[in-house]
Amino acid sequence: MARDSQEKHDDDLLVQEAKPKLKRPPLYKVFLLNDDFTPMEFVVEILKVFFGMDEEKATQVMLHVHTRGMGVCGVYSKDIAESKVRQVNDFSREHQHPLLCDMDEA
Ligand code: TYC
Repeated sequence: MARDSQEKHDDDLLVQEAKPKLKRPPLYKVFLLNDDFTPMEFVVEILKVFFGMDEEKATQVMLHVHTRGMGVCGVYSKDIAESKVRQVNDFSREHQHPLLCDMDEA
């Protein structure tokens, strides 16, 4: 069967294979910022309740934030990170503490 003109034309071209377009979705670090007012025990509670840490790990991370100014609580997909940030900041406001939680691309 005769080939159409487009097929004949393609014979003369170097056809570049398409690069795979799939990229892994970005991950986000969720972190806490230090302040002078939020009680240490409240921060430890946050790390246990929202980030699944045990008492020892939560105390270690809280002290890291307290001495270094900020500290990562976990790394998550965008949706989960946004939800952690909102839950922590809402919980802190409900208890009248200025604690700040935020996120950044990992
Ligand atoms: N710096 C606070 C205090 O001395 C404790 C604290 C730790 C606050 C970590 C915030 O993310 C924080 N009571």
